[in-house]
Amino acid sequence: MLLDLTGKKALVTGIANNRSIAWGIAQQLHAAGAEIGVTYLPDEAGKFEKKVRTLVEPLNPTLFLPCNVQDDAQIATTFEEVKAQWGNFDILIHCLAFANRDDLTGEFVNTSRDGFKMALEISSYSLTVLAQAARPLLNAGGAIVTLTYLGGVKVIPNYNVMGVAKAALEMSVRYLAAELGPQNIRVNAISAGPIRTLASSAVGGILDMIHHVEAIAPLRRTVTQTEVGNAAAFLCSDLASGVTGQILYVDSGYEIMGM
Ligand code: NAD
Ligand code: 0WE
Repeated sequence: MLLDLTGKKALVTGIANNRSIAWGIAQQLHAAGAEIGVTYLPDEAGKFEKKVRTLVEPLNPTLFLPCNVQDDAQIATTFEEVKAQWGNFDILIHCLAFANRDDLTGEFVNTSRDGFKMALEISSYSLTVLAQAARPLLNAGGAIVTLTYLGGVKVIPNYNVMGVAKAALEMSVRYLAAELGPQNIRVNAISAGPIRTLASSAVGGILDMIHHVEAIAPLRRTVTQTEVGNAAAFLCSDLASGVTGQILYVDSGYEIMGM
């Protein structure tokens, strides 16, 4: 059997620009034959929308919808549109995270109540609320994939409240996999190694972290958005029909190293 997503419809969240991991995923799902729908985070000026619209044009998306995961009304409208235009669908890609910048430096012990709520709402709860809304529309054999990071399992300096959010996200994957499994919907996460993106480049010291991975990881290099996209295509395909509730490390093997 070859990797084939022909006839499958995939809704991809989290594309901000051409460096986004979600963009790497959307391209590889499209290359495998999937029909693509895109949601983006709307902003007042509409600059973001225009940028993402131009970027994704080559994939001929059949859906292009604003969806801020902090807004229940936008989530409801998104899935009403999905229902109206697609009916059912097969693949949901959750590829978004956010924490206040102040909470990604200094000591975790100083995390504010609002900062904690914000990080966990956007980065963790959003998977559950999107799965909740998608569930009635997802075909049997469907798949949900989210993106996580080693900082949800081990202490990574400055990742702080995002680490706690990723731990919650990874456990959400297991509960969702257990509950959606009987409907033959699989839920998995990819734990990607550090990649330079909009979100990661805003973080101090990301280049040093990338150089550390290049020195230590078995493959002696970091991973690309395309490699994460290929792993996502596999997890969404029938080749992974027996795989659910898992965290798949796409990190050049960094995670296995103890010393
Ligand atoms: P990115 O900045 O390209 O993507 C983050 C996305 O989150 C953006 O598209 C942004 O619009 C979206 N977003 C933020 N708040 C939102 C909201 N309220 N509603 C809807 N969307 C919102 O950066 P990225 O690195 O591609 O991040 C994508 C995912 O990959 C995140 O979950 C991140 O934690 C994860 N990840 C990144 C790395 C890395 O090193 N870059 C490594 C492992 C995991
Ligand atoms: O999940 C992420 C990035 C998450 C992220 C990044 C930002 C920067 C800009 C969430 N929210 C914000 N908010 C902002 O205002 N990664 C896995 C990339 C990343 O982020 C780190 C890392 C790595 C790797 C933060 C500290 C240490 C390492």
